[in-house]
Amino acid sequence: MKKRIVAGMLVSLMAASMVACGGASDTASTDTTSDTAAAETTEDAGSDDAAASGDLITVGFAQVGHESDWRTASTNSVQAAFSEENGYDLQFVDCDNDSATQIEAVRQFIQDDVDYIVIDPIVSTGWDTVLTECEDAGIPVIVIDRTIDDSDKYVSWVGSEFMNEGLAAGTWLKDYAAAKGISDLNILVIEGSNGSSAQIGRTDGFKKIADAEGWTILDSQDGDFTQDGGQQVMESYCKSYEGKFNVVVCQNDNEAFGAMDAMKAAGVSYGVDKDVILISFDACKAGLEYVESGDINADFMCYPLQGEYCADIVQQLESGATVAKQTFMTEPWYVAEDILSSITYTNNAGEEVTEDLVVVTDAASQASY
Ligand code: GYE
Repeated sequence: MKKRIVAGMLVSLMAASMVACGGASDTASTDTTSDTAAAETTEDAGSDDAAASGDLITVGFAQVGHESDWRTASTNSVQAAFSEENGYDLQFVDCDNDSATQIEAVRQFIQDDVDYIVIDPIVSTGWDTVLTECEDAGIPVIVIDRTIDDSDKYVSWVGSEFMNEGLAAGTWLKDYAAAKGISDLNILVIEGSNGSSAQIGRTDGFKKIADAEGWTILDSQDGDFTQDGGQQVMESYCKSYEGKFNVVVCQNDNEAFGAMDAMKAAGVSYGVDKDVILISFDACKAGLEYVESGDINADFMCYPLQGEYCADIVQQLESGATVAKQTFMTEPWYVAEDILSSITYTNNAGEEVTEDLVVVTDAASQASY
């Protein structure tokens, strides 16, 4: 038996990770999980027995894949938080963006009788059966990043409000176009992997503003959150919509990198005061460097360093505490130009919010993930 060294040893790094770029919203935790879930799962995790025998806590993590810079940062964050040094034995599965592989990975974790299962769901539906199996096996499930929308059989979720990211992007575009005197917006969207909650939220949030403003969304296609996907979709857009578009929205930075290559090859200029206004999401380091150079006009951060939050939830469950059902990351919005200081919009919770826009500096891009 390996020595179990967890209780009380894991120092939460939340505060540290929040400083640079993003972090958890202090007011974010909304409803809490039922006591039964917390109580049962803690007991089922066998923490007392395991602690007595000095075991590591076993955690199975079914990760989406390796499609983007965001994903690499997420994987590194979870692996660092659930290190052996911190008292964990992490089983990591890269599901290569395949839902069937992900469900299989979860079933394998059940077979292996891990103490906790962490899932970043590739798609938002199709989960109830396997989550019921986890529940029947007494294994608590923690969901990170993307949401599960057709089952509540998980203990806690940590991630971003993707709808707000889309609403913020749309609102920024409205105010930016007004400030620049651009009245006619013809938009092409390169979506993230279809069926993921990140794609659904960003698409719906942006579309809500587009519909209200009467903008033309010429096309909206799946670029699978990859650089290759973004490039391919943009190559086809450049042919089909030659001379007809002046805004490109990429639902993550890697798609934007591919889209920039495709536009360059087609002789379309993008960025500050160019043919095309380029909008992106994630705000990874390379993405923010492009904002700094004026190639991307605005980049809406999605904060991937959720490993410590997740480990913190495990620690709370180990100590028998009731955990928050939802924890939202707080995320800054980055822009290339100093012409708008903030945006105001009604968020997905129905609250009118005013949020600052951060002009990217070298320090900001280098501080990102
Ligand atoms: O935006 C993208 C990644 O689920 C929020 O997935 C995540 C998204 C992120 O591939 O880069």
